[in-house]
Amino acid sequence: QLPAEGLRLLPVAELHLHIEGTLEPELIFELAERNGLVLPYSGLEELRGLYEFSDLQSFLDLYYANMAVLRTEQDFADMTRAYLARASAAGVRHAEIMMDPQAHLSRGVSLETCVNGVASGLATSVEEFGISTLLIAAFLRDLSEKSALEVLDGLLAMNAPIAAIGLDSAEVGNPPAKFERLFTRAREAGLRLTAHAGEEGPASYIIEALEILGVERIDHGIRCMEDPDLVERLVEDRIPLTVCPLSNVRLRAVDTLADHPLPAMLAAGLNVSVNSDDPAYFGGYVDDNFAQLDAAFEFSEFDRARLAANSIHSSFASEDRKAELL
Ligand code: ES4
Ligand code: ZN
Repeated sequence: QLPAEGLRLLPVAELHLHIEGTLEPELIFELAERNGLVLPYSGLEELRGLYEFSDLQSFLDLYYANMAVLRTEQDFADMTRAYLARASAAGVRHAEIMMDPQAHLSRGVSLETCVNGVASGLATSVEEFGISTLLIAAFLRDLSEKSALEVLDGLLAMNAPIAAIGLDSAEVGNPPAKFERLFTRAREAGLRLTAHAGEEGPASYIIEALEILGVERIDHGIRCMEDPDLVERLVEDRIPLTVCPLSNVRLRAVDTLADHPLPAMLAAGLNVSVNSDDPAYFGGYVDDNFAQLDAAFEFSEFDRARLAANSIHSSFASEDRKAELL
């Protein structure tokens, strides 16, 4: 996929990106072949035809199924480098990359293979792609707290190069409070904290993530708009919301991009940024998100600059790196 043309690309930080969601159909077939796996699709066209989702779960089913092609460290590294190359063309200069270790462990791929594979793909990101990076281990909220605690312990034991933990997968019915002990343990280990909340789930999940998990950032958070008191608090505390417009359209959280709350969120003074989430599945990378937002809303230069600056201020990068990026 080529970068969107015609727009001046502001340097941005991408804060909400699942590395497994960057696996493009072509790479899925390439890795399947390399690993001697037979895919349940006749070819690219059949696979591409499945990228029509009715909700979060219908996407997650395909996302987890396609990961089966990731077997070796090299596979994880190749996927990661493909993302960096494309993100660089999109204007991304800093990326905070989530990965889902439990989704690999459950298929018999070790923590070492998936973590070291992604980390080796990131190793030359500054020199080769002009992108500083950090890694976020995300935990699957539809699995048990016990599983999450075991995996966090494994990551800490191997001294995994992670800067933060996140919480993702099927939101409704899996409230943040289920993972209170996980987030306490991660905080005690010196990790930064973020969680998906208010994507499909209610505004109350955003409050829980802030109050019970103590997260610094909210991934998505669009449903905060249903609770004016919460909006006021998020504005007051400058809580970053890593919004993913094309994702929200593809997963039917909003009807069309024109119905997306991002302009209202900006107008309310919320600290919002634009992110691609799972770009191989949702129709594009950060530049595509900006291009389609521009087409739908005719954002001003000021709005675009605000969104870019928010992404940098909201990152977990060092203050020195933020100053370089601004
Ligand atoms: C995800 Cl869009 C989204 N929401 C929740 N969990 C996820 N994992 C990967 N993409
Ligand atoms: Zn996400």
